[in-house]
Formats: sequence, structure tokens, C-alpha cells
Amino acid sequence: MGQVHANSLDVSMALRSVAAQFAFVGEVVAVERYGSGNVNDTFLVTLASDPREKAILQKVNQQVFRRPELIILNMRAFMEHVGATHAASSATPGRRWETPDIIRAKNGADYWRDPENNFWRMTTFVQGAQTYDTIRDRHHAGEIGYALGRFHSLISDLPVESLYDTLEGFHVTPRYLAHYDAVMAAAFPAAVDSRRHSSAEVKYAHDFVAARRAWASVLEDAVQRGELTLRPIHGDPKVNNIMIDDVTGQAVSVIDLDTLKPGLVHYDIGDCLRSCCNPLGEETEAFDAVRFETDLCQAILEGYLGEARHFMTGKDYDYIYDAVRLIAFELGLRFFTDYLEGNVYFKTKDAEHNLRRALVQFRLTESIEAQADAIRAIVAAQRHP
Ligand code: GN1
Ligand code: MG
Repeated sequence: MGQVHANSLDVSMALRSVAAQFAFVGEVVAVERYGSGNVNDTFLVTLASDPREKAILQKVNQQVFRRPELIILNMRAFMEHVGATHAASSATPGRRWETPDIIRAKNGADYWRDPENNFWRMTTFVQGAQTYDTIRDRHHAGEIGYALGRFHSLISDLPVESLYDTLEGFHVTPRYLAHYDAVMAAAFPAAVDSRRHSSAEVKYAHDFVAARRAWASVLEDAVQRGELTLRPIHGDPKVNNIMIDDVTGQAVSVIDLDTLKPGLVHYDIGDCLRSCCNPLGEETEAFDAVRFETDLCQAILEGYLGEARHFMTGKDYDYIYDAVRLIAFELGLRFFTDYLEGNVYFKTKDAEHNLRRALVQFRLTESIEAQADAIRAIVAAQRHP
């Protein structure tokens, strides 16, 4: 048996023993890597009793989430709230809707720390549904909008003070700019290849950031003026965090509650639109073909507002266009900064991966800017239907 094989066998044995720390019935038959998360390690656990019975096992990245137990407390607060308000929610009667549940560890806690202090948690798997890494069509877009609206509606009366801030500064664009400045000011280690300073792509990215600096505080300035207020948000409602029923094609769950915390609904609306209106997806290398599709934007906002209209204020509508533009720009800035810093935050396939991702988001931002009037018109039409 070769070394590589022996190692992967060790890994799968180790994962099975981690999975066995959690309190579900039956024997674990498989633990496989799952999904395409950029931060945590996610695994799908299959149980012997019934092959359809699965669970999601995750190792939380503690470089990013310094206090992962707070994520669990937020998830509990969310679950209790949704459980209590479920019946009274604005759900379309008869529509399937599920919230993944926490599976406790055998020691009774909601998570398990291994001897190396890694933080593991397990949740139930939403059966008969899947996620997609890129948007499929207008119907898919409408369902995603519905799901985000439903999710926001469910948490709209959860007191924001009952949630911990699990990731300080998350989506506060000026803080990402300050970090970018700090990275640029720091001396680069000699090992960092010189391409990082000199390529045409890098120059384009620096210029791109410089041209938008002054505007990057648009949402935070609105908060300072009291026009926008903090509410519970999801933080990461991208296309592959919405589960779609295999049979009906309807959205049935919003997953990945890591960044459920106080924030602006605009972060979520912006993130959802920048993710779902880019049919080529975050990982494309066809930079020049990246485009923001306004018909998908229309479908998402229509689906969203069908559920969310009741808590939207006039000022909320005023900042939707800025939110879309900002969150695409911000994600590009986050990828670019991580590239410059030597890829310390996002998981990467190679040294240039974060640069390629940044270029996608910057191209997307340009496409959003070029269609500003059309996007504003879509928002206006939705605002007064
Ligand atoms: C990260 O780990 P994942 O894939 O759920 C990131 C999001 C980004 C996203 C881009 C905590 O989410 O903010 O939008 O990558 N999460 C964190 O794909 O930084
Ligand atoms: Mg996430």
C-alpha cells in the first residue's frame, strides 16, 4: 500500500471517529468532503441504518471564527425563534420549508472539540434537495429571492441584541479597505513572487480599488446618519447556500448559518444578487464574459419582496443599488487583499486563485455600474408594484 493511500485511509478513519462523537442512531459508513465552501471544512456523513439518512459535519475555521461557540449560540437563538414563530410566519401554505437542526455531541454539548482543539459541529441534512454553484434560470432566481425573503421575514422580529457578533467587521467595507492598506504598507516577504506587484492584472485591481475608495463607505455612512439600522442577517446568502427541492424545483432551506449575526439586510441583498446574477459564477476564468444579468435581478427582487416587503422602509429601497455594487466590489477587494497577503483567509487551489476570483468580482462590479439605471429602474418598479 502506497504512502498516499495509507494517509487517506488514516484521514477517513479519523473523520469517522469524529463523526462517531455525535449523538445520532446507527453506524457511520462514509464521511466524504462536501460542497465548495471557501472557509470551513465540510463533510457529508452517511449512516448505515438508512443510506438516505445523512448529516453535515463541519470543522469550523478558527483562524476566521475566533469564537466558534458563539456561532452555535446564534444558531440556537435562531432555531428557537423560528420554532416559536413558524406557525405565524408568512409562509405560502403547503410549501416545504426546513431549517437544519443541530445534532448534539454525545457529551451533551452542541459541538465537539477534538484533542487538537479543532471545533466540530454537526447538523441534519435537508433530504431530497441540493444546491447549485451557479444560477440555472429565472425560476431558480425567483426561488432564491423567495428563500432570502422568507429567511429575513422569519428573523425580522428576532431582537438583534440576542445575536452575538461572530465575525467583527464582516461586510463593513471600509474595514476591508483599511486591511488592504495595511497589507500594502507591510513589507512583503522575499518569498512572495514579484508578479504580485507588477502584473497587468494586479495593476488593474489596484486602480479599480483606488477609483472606488471614496464611495466604499456608502452603507456605513447611511448607518451613521440613522437611515439604515442593524438587523439579524444571514451574511452569506449566495447561490449555493439555498437548497432547491429535487422534485419541485422550489427553494426549501437556507443553509450555512455561520454568519447569522447583526448586520444590514443590504449586505444580504447585495451578496445574493452579486452571486446569483452572475451566471458564470465566482470561479470562472472567462473574465471578459462576466456579466450581471438584470432579468435575474428582477426575478430575485420580486421573489424577495413577496416575502420581505412588510419590513422594508423607504430608505431600504434607496440603497439596494449601492448594496449590489458594493458587495461585489467588496468581495473582489477581499479576494485581492488575500492574494496580496499570500492567501491566508480563503482556501485556494493555487497561488493565483484569489487574484482570478478578484478579477471576476471586479468585472461583475463594472457590469453592475454599466447597468445602474436599469437596476435602479427594477428596484423602483418593485417598490411600487
Ligand atoms: C466565504 O466559506 P463560504 O464559501 O461559505 C465567505 C463569504 C464569501 C464567500 C464567497 C466567513 O463563504 O463571505 O462571500 O466565501 N465567508 C466568510 O464565495 O468569509
Ligand atoms: Mg459561508
